[in-house]
Amino acid sequence: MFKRISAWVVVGLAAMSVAACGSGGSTTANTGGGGDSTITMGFSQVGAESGWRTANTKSVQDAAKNAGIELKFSDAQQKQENQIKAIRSYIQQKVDVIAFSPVVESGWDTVLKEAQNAKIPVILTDRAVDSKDTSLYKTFLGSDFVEEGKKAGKWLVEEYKDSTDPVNIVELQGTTGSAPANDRKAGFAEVIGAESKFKIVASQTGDFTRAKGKEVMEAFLKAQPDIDVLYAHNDDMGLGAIEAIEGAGKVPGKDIKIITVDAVKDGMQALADGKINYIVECSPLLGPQLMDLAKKVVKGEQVPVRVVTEETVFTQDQAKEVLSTRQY
Ligand code: GYE
Repeated sequence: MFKRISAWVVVGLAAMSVAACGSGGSTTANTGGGGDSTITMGFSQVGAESGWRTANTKSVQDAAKNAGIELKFSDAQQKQENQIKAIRSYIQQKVDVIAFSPVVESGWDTVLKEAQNAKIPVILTDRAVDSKDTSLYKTFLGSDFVEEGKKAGKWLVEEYKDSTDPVNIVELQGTTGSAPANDRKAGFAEVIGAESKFKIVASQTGDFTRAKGKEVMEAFLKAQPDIDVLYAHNDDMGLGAIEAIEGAGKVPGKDIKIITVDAVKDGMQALADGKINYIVECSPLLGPQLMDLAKKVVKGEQVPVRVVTEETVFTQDQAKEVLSTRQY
């Protein structure tokens, strides 16, 4: 596990992080004790919508414990307003650093400005925001979702390279407005767009959940007589869709080929069982890197503005090999 975690690809080193702001919050740490006080982190999580999210939450909580960081944790139940409330409450509590995984990309400037005015450094983890003012956060730690979408598209292009027939694709998108939904869609579309035989015949959100993935796939199956491929933005929606496909008397992985993103254990099991055809990995184990970055920004040290996690892809054979050692 640590091998992967430590393998960072660091982008944007040239961009300067504003060191002075990073140190302001630490002097107001309310943990007392004199000398080096414990760092307090306020963390606003998206929710508990998927296996990925559960693993991410555990990674953050375990890493905080190991790093000796006091973690104030809140679950926003996939609602931006809850995240904004949580961030405001962390500002009031004068935490040393705020980290959050923004459920959607837009609408954060006001609250981020409030944190900046209070001299509390902010770290984005997992998902990005679209704020033009990048001084509102110190760094963004997470995956390259466009690249993930491209990897999914490349597999499809390769899989159908010998065929000239049309390939009808349905797409289950993640949470509307979220960075992974926007970017996984864009990366995939860019790659398959180069060949006119690929047609996305239906594309709808499944909110990154199993239940919604099943529901939307049922509707797709009713509306679309001829589906060749399902591209689901995460494993959970793909797993829900598998139930719908089986319910319709079709064989997932054969009648309908399935590509998903994440590589959580249940997804990898379905891949090894032949029900999914390809998974693009997205690592949720961001906790240790997050704590390292938090210590640095609280001290006012310079950090890269972008830290991209390293990830791979899995075929059915590869899933069989690694399944027993998969941790999440
Ligand atoms: O792929 C999905 C989760 O933001 C990368 O959120 C994360 C995504 C992940 O619900 O399963």
